Amino acid sequence: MEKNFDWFKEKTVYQIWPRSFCDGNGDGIGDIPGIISKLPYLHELGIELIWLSPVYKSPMDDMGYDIADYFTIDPLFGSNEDMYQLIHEAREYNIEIMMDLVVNHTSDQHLWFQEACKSRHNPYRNYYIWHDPVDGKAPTDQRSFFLPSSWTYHEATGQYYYHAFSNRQPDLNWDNSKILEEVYKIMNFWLAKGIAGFRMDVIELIGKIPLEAKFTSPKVHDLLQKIFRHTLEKREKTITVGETGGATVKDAILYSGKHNELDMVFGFEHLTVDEEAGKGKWAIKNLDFIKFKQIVTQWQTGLYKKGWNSLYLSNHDQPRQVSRFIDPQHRVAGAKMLANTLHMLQGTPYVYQGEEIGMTNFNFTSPAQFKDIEMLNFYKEFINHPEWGKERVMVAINAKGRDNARTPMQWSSDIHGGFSTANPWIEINPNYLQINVANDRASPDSIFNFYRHLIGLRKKLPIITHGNFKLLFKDDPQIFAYLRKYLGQLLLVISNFSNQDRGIEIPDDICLTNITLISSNYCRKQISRRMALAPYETMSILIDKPTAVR
Ligand code: ISL
Ligand code: CA
Repeated sequence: MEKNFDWFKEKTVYQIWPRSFCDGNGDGIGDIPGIISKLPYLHELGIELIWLSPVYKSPMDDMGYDIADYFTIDPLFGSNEDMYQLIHEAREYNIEIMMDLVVNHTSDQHLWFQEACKSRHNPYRNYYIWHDPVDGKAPTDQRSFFLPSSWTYHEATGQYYYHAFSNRQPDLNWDNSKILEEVYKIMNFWLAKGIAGFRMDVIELIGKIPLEAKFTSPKVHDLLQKIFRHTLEKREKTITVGETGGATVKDAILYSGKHNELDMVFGFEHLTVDEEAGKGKWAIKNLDFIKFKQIVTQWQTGLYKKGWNSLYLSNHDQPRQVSRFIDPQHRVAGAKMLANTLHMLQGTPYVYQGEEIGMTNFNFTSPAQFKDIEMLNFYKEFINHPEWGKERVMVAINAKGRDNARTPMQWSSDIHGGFSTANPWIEINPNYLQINVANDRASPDSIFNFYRHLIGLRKKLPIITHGNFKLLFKDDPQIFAYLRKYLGQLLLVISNFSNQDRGIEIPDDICLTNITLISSNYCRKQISRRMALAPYETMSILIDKPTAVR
């Protein structure tokens, strides 16, 4: 059998961050039995693929992105049997599962690291990246993502080890070919259990060159090709997405276009438009909308017939998209507008849990509410920094902190939002009384039903999957409009990204006969060349070949 590269292209992925999705056993923490109980819900939404964030055994220093055993489910989430049952039951709903593969680093509790720490001559020593002190200090002054240094000194053996994230997440040494062998084993184990594939955590980092303080290098491609050949190539229906925060369009083509590495990657470029260039996620500034359109356009046109896009605005590391892009006064219209703008593009759309009901950021008032290591470390490091201080730190955390996306899923207005019968491990957003699945699903005009409609359109209309892309009104500071084209058919998408009424005129070269309005977030009845758009209004217009001679 050979891998099929197209089977998933009309499908939409739903990301589950298990700790906060649904608690099945009443201990306040989401788990696999909870997920199983919600399969009918995901099926109703039209979902055919799940990306499941890590459920492996872990001390949870980074909420499961620190794995202590790749073959065992953490008891917090259930048992291996529960996981096999999830895979099996999901299939009955025509849903396939992608697991998270976190192999840039392990937990410090992983047996390999425990062994490696025993002595410089331990057979596992070379599984990790070690270096002697240089002039009594760390070999480089590279920052980690979570801490001031990416090197931590190990007293007992007198060397530093490298970690791109926390010091409890030592990086694996990908120059050691044994790591490749271990990763084939892990992947083949889970593929044999019936999962469809993997979301590969910070996968570009496996090509890093620590001594040159480089997080990435072209080495990654050779490694990914080896992985592909040993795990994916001979299986028909697999799917992979790599997290590659530093990738440009060119890189994305190398990863996804050659059919020998990954099916697609998550680029980050479009989500850097509200931070000061080069200063990192906490240096927030007003969102640069023109740049946002430019980046989306580059990826859409750049990957057309040369690779494959993943489409997302939210995940477990990002703030809630409505809080980031929309005036809260217009939450419902705005949530639908963002969804329509994204879901009519070419690529694979990802819906992050709660996005489909327009869940919002939390409002953190005290560090006692934080659970995320990145937020906690940022707070500690910058609270007394002369240029930061408490107030600015809290503003940044409320805008960008990862726990915004990690509060419990709001299922109903019942106690604890229907997420659990017990006190949840992290505070639930008090707005669950209004914003919840039960309310939303019941109303035909809801965000949930709008997502359902969009997910359905992708399955019905090949133009969404195959059409090309052209940006319209490039320099307009409020309108995001584009035209897709496929086999003589056109798809025109118009979104007002502002909280103001806006007039618009559809360009003359777009013929407006034979039109069907296929999505709209206001009760629009009439399409005309000149229209007044309401705040955050969005619409998609399908234009068929004229049947009569004009
Ligand atoms: O969260 C970030 C910025 O908001 C990123 O720096 C993030 O750490 C980076 O995208 C890598 O993310 C992935 O790997 C991390 C883990 O903490 C994240 O949850 C995961 O998505 C380390 O495994
Ligand atoms: Ca539980």
